[in-house]
Amino acid sequence: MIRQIAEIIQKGRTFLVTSHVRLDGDAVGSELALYEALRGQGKEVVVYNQDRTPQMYAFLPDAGVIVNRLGPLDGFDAVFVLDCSEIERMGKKRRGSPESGGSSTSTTTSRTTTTAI
Ligand SMILES: [Mn+2]
Repeated sequence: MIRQIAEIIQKGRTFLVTSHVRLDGDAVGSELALYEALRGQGKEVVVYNQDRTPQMYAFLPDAGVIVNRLGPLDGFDAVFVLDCSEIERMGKKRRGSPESGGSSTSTTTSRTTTTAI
């Protein structure tokens, strides 16, 4: 699994990083750590959360990059869903949700690979 993830990162250029609704410290912290690691490898990274970042985590480095609006998912090479053991906790962008606008973070397509960690 680790080898596959490393290969996805190596081959990909643009990544989406997200987590669960009702954000907590491990969600925001792990997102920003992965953001920094991917950026360090020259990757393009969008960190998206359905919910706004709680003020208590605003001090975290790069917390300002987190967005709460997201367009189509087709442009990402891979999606990382961190700290989220149940798909229902992903919020409105999860598979089958009418609010997802036809996109899904849970489907592997020719361009987008989702890895839940
Ligand atoms: Mn959590």
